[in-house]
Order: sequence, then structure tokens, then C-alpha cells
Amino acid sequence: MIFAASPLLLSLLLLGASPAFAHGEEAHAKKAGSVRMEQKVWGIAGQTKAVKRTIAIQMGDNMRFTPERIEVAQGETLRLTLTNTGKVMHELVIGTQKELAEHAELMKRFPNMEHDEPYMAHVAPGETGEIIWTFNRPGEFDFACLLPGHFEAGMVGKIVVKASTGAKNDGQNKPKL
Ligand SMILES: [Cu+2]
Repeated sequence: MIFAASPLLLSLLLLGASPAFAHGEEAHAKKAGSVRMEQKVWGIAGQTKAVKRTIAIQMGDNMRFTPERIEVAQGETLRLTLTNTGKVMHELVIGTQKELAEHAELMKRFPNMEHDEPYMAHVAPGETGEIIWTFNRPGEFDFACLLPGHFEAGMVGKIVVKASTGAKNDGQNKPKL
């Protein structure tokens, strides 16, 4: 009985070894990749090939985004092209009202903090930046320029993600109530 157990033990050890290798490779791949695929309340980083609609947004020294309101269907991947028409730096960061306010506070305390995420773009005067984002969660979200003074001056916009009806699944998978 004791000897019978050893092949099993051996295979368990081998099984244990392969995930360890896989993990190592995964860590490498993450380092090499430029986009972090992290699910946020306001969506997830989008793939270029999934883009079906491009929205041009202008950012100006009047501390306004044009347009200030975007409507999206749940699941839609947008390319936001962001043009800075002003003479100072601007940025667009997508998030919830709460997270953006917290982030703005942090930037006031640490004006030189470096941050870069797929849901934000920092655009120098006269330049154009881009965000590709998949709005896979319904709700009302904000976008804002979090540079000190800009957020406070009202450089904020709204993104409304309308819930998909899910008509295909309704009544098929769910019992009637
Ligand atoms: Cu700004």
C-alpha cells in the first residue's frame, strides 16, 4: 500500500510543478504587454479591433470638455480621441465620481505623481491622445481632468452606459415568475 502511493505522489509533484512554470511565464507576459486588462466598475481596457465608434473630444483652457456628455450602449468599445486645444496640459481620466474626487485630492498633494492606466490619457498642448475602452458595465460614470485646479474649475464630463436589454436570454434561461 505504501509503495502504491508513490506514483500518485510523484504525479502530484509533477502537477504541482507545471502551474509554477506557467505562473512564471504569465508574469513575463504581463510585463511585456502594454495594456492592463483589469475590470473596473466603469469597464475594461478595449481592443483596437473591437472599436466600432470614435468620439472626438476637445479639451480647452476654459476648463471644459467638448462634448461633456457621452452615451454608450453596454458592451460598446469606444475610441476617444482627445485633442488639447489649449496652451496648458490637460488629461482625461474615466472613473466614478468618488474615485475621481479621491484621485484629484491625491494629485493636489503630489502634483508630480506619475500615473498611467488604460482609462486615462495625458495630452500636451496641441497634441492628440487616445483612450480605447470597453463599457461593459451599465451606469453613470464621470470623466475629468485631474490636474490641480482643473477638476475644481469643473473640468468634468458624464458617460452614460445604457444597460443592454438582454432580450436573447430572457425567458429562455430563466423560469417564469
Ligand atoms: Cu485640464
